[in-house]
Amino acid sequence: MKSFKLFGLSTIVAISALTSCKPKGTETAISGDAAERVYVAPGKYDEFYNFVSGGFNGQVSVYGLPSGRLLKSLPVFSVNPENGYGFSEETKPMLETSHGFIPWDDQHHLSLSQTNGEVDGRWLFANANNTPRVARLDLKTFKTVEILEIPNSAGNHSSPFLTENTEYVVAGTRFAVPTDDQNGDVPITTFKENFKGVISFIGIDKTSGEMDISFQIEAPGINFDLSHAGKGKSGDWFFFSCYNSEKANTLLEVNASQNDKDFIMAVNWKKAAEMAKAGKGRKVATEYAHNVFNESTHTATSTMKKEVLVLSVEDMKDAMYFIPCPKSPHGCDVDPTGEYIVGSGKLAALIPVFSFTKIQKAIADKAFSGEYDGVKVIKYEAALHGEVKKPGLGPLHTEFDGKGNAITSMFVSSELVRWNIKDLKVIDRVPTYYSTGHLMIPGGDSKKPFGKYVVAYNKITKDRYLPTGPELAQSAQLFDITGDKMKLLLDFPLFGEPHYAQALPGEMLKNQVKFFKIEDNKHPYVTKGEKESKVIREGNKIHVYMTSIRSHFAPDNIEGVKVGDEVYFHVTNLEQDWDVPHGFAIKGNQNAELLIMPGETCTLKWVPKKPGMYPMYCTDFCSALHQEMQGYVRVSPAGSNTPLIYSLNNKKDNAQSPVKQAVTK
Ligand code: K7E
Ligand code: CUA
Repeated sequence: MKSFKLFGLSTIVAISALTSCKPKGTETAISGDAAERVYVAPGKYDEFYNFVSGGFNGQVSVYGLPSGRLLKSLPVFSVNPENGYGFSEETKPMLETSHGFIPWDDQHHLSLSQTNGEVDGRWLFANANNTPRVARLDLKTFKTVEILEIPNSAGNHSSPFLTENTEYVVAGTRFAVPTDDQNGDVPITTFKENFKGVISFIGIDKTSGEMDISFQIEAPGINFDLSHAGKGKSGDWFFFSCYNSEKANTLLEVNASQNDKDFIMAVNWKKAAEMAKAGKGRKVATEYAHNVFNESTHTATSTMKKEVLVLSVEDMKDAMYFIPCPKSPHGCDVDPTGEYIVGSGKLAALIPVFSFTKIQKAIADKAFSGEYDGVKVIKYEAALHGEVKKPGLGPLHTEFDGKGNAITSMFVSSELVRWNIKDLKVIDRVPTYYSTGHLMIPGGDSKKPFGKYVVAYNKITKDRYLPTGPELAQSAQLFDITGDKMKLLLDFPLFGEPHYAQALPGEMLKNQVKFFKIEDNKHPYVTKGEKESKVIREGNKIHVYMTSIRSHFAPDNIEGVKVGDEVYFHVTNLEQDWDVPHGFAIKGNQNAELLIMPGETCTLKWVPKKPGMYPMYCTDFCSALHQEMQGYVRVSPAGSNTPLIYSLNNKKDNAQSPVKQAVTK
């Protein structure tokens, strides 16, 4: 929500006038034992793993809590030269879309897979905001293993939120747009007739985790911001915050802030799924990419899908409702019991909390105030549990501590505010530095929050760090929430722009893959031992079947490559030990290095442009003789007669690796 930085002054003054609750008398200094509370001694582990969205860097970072140490950066939607993600032949298909290869996206929200509403440690889902996609990462390998494009959408913001047994992950479009089977080449001013807000329900295979769009719902043309599934009693429902009920197509800052209330949309997804099964809805022709990384071939494939099932407002007439919500709601959060749904109206001077029981009763009693584009609107009072009065300015997101309290982030007044879910009384507030967007309690959107800490992800850090140019690092702040007062423990800077985050106990990550078994490697260009290393020419394509083991490549001398050839180095890392990757790069390669995990095969494509001698080497310091892990490729002019030969250790009589003539096919 970078755009909040652009809050017009008039807006701020206007909402400031509505309430004036500057955090007073709150702790600004850290308490004496803070250093001890966050200190993780050398050799000790952090209690929680915190997965944080990277925003405009398109990646996910993993931090330890309470230390705030950066443990890893996981490439998801952006290419990553550090390990060749999106550059190696195997991973390029992961970033294919119906628009072609896309090396970047804007990553906002994360969801850890759940069983019975509790975090289960299997997968992490991530959304792409710009070119709508949802990714799945496997927590056994910490790798992105699947990316699914979302058709009929633009700006996949309300995503990737999960049902409590990970049956579905949802994707709600941020921008209303004409659907893919309509002509999108229409005047923008025809917004009201032509633009729709489509939400997608992506089915998740119970065992493999594979994603497939089960159905979409063509909702009215409003903008979906965020969502959360119900839990327990409300487990069949999904709740979406919506803005721009005005259907403005320009200067939304003003024109989409006219209505006193926008909506929370409540969708009974169980009913929707039944209708989709019963043959309701229409098949919409479209194109969307489904990219899957296969763990045994170590290779991704991209398939273009052609059709999706779309349910209409009419199909959904007894399964989809609007609930008025003041005023341009952002976060849409459901408490651990599933009874309370919190809408955070960015411009509202209060936080409305809706009751699931009352919503059900309102539907039964037909307590509707009218319709919006054919969708019944439940009366505000009939759905309302109550309002949190004067919580602070610019409420954005809410998480739950599992002890009957909610904590809401305040963007404008820069604070976290804790309030009781039942009586809606504010019980504590603490300043943040500054302008908090999302916040996160480990497990804080599940049935069973782990509690203990809350992390604020701040958009602005002016004066918190030494200057680093016009842009400063965005910042997380860790607070202890075990006592009556939230206590600031730590500031730590972050990569990219953080939005939502998730965390789980480190203990849940005990079944990690430590290396890939070489005998299980089904890569079509695998080389399972040095003896099998070889070079094959097919026309102008040269396939190098190469191995790496401490501390050499086989082969490490190749001659007879010609200008105009396309060389594919298929490097298999023969190591069978934890944490021994080898890297591979060659002078002039125009992509990135490979970083090959033990037992894995990765391919670097290299097209030399001029004759000469080209060194190649291992880029990852793998042993005392890592620096010696190097070799040469000789490149001759196009049309020359240099024979294609390869060797290790020069020796013709070396049975292990003689100088060999390449096979030409
Ligand atoms: Cu940053 Cu969740 Cu895109 Cu709020 S959203 S901050
Ligand atoms: Cu292998 Cu350095």
